[in-house]
Amino acid sequence: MRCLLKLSYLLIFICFIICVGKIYADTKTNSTCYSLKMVNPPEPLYPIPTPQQVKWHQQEMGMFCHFGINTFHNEEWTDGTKPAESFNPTDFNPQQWADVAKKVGMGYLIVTAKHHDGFVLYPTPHTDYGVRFSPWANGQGDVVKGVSDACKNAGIHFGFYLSPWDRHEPRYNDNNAYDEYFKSLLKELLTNYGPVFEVWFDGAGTEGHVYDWDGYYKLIKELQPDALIAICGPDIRWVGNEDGLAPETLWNVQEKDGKKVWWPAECDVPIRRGQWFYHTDGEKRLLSLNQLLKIYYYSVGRGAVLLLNVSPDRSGHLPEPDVNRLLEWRSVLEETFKTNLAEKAEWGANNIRGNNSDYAPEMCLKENDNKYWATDDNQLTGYVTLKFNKPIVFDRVVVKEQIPLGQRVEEHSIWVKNKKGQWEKVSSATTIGYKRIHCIPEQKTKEIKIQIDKSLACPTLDFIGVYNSSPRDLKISPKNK
Ligand code: FUL
Repeated sequence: MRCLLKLSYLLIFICFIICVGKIYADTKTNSTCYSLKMVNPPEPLYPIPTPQQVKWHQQEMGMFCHFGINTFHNEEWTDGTKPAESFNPTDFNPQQWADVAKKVGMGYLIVTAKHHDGFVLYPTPHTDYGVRFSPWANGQGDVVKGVSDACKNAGIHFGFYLSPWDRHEPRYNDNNAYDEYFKSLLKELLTNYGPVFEVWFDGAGTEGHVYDWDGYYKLIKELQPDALIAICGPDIRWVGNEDGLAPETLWNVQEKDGKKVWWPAECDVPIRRGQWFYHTDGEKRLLSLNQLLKIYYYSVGRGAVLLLNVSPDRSGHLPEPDVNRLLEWRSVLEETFKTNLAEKAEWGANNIRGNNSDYAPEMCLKENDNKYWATDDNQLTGYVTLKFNKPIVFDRVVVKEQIPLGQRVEEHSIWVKNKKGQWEKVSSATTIGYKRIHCIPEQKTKEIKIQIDKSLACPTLDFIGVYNSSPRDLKISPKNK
């Protein structure tokens, strides 16, 4: 009996030691002692993105497909008089479009349901100018349905471009009648093709025409509350060029009609220089691998979303050379960003919000997980350090803000510790936003510092990644060498 009693004392003692040990381990990571007190998250810095906008940012890239009557005339803008009979793809294959988009990492696909020429790519009864009057599929075909089904199969989001400017429709000269026509098209597109991710309203050719924009927006928000309205619309803005390049400083918050709003930038660019539609002699315009890599780093790498146009040819396929270039581009990016060296690091920071482990720098190991490094409210600068056992070689640093709390960082920099133990600045930039990629000359070091130099409110970082780029990726040579 006494022996049994002794045994149970021993057991209780062991349990006590295990519990104390666990609490101690929980409060200590990488030798940082964290507080167990609850700490409030930072206040959002308004305006902030809607959940739909956050989801859009997370796609990072989309594919644009310009297809229509122009495809069959080697022209970018036809005037609405080309005969409907000339639209006749021989082997329309939207599944190939969507599968390629998915394979190269694009989260959505936008098809031109109607370009400026007015030719409509689905069988609407509201016009005499569209696929219904073409020989394709005996006038029974529906490009929009083919594309939306293909997107669903491929697991990417579907969107459509609908040109407000219409060079065919006689009602275009009567604002009210045209608004009615345009809304009847919108209604069909928003009800017959499943969930719509993005509606793209082109501004070209519309100068001087008065449209019922508010009526269009109302209809979209009624029928597809999650759809985002781009360019001539409140949810996504045009970056301002057709080269796929965002400026070095990119704020998602913009002043619109006297109000500050979250209005993020999309970079649209065709993969064949200057050609949105397929031209039989356009292959020589295909962007090189390096041009595509540059576009990636200057759009996604500056916090914008890239909308890359690949035009289907007259058969209804994406041309093989374009697809091969896309696959090559993708494989380089995959190689570059395959191994995040930060995963091997010991993480530290000069300030951790409330000294609470919920806001520790290690929260930057995983992206889009709603866990982030944050500082105390009064701390508008700060840094995260990454220490390695052995020197690492790297030339890319990815930094992401926790954008559901707003865009805050105005200036930041990347530092490495040199052999003498001194910090050396190797890159500096302004805004971060959804993502910033630093492409820098190759570095070898045992310690890296990511420093927030200026911020509108206490900084919140969702992710930090450190990589050594593929030998096929762009290389930056060191200054003065
Ligand atoms: C421009 C249009 O005029 C082009 O044809 C193309 O659709 C591009 C995306 O937008 O404004």
